[in-house]
Amino acid sequence: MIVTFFRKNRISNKNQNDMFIKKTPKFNMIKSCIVLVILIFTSLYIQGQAVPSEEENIPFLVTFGNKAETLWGDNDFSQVFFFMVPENYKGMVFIRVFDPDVGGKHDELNGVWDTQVRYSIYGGKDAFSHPDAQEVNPKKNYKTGTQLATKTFGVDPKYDDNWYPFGPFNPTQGEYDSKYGCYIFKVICEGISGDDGNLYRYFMSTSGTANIPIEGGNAFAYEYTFRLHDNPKEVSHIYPYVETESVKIKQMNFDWDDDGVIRVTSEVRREELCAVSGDNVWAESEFAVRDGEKGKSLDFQFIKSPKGIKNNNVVIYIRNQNGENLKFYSSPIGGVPKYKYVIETQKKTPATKK
Ligand SMILES: [Ca+2]
Ligand SMILES: [Ca+2]
Ligand SMILES: [Ca+2]
Ligand SMILES: [Ca+2]
Repeated sequence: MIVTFFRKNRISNKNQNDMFIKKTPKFNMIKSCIVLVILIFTSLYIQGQAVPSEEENIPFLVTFGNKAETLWGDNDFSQVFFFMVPENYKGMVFIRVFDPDVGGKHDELNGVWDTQVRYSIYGGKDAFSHPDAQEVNPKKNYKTGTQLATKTFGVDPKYDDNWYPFGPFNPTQGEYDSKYGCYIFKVICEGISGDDGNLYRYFMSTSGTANIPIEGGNAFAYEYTFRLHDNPKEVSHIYPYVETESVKIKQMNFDWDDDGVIRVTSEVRREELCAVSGDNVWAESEFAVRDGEKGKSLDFQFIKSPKGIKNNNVVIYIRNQNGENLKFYSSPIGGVPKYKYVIETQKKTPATKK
């Protein structure tokens, strides 16, 4: 791509400036390096604000209509996400939704299309900081804060396989959080009628018409309800962030349909298996946090069985010993953790005398 860009530029300039061409090899090398740097930075930020992100490799978020049976893979017909805007950003904020409708492409049909989903954006005091907003089930007060926008979708060919923009919002309409140095917006998607599955994605953008990331932005959730790939070779991930006070962690997953394994990896933990759920039931398991995991992200990997369950939707959330829910950041804090073999070898092998 860079080479093509380089060649095209060179040809288009050819007749206009022969001197430029003669001087180009070094100049163009610098230019292509600059383009490469821009592309790398752009892709990094895009991964941060697409929900789900590229690192998560999750094809879609899922929220069913509230008349669906939970065996379809959604336990509570509601999903909450938080978007973080760095305090130094002064431009406009849009929350764009891909395939916000329930019908046509991507969505999961149950009988006839009869489902409505409502998206609502909240900011201001308590949008994030209220304890009920940080719960995994839609408790009474989870819609805390000031409602900034809302829209209900059913079947809607205009936005099928297409983007709908919420906004523009001023960053300061979010709730300011001094710990993170950012403004936080809450986005709730609820299935308010019907029994079909809404599949969708988000992107926080500086533009209403394109996905342009906000530098340093991120997003997180306390509970994920998502669709797995049908291809068993595709591995999906979530990256819970381990606060330094965490000593024990419990994971809970719902309706995994015994579709292979869920395992956790960190710099000091290799592919440890978690309890997995069958159809329409929960499974849970816990483990002690290791020193090398505090202040970093874990990598939960969802690995399907070779045959793979088609259209498999699953729910997961993770708690520490105090019952606090861990945040799953779209752009994992500290990066994607890679197991460091050397560390475990050193710990397990007693030092031998020379
Ligand atoms: Ca659709
Ligand atoms: Ca239906
Ligand atoms: Ca949809
Ligand atoms: Ca399922």
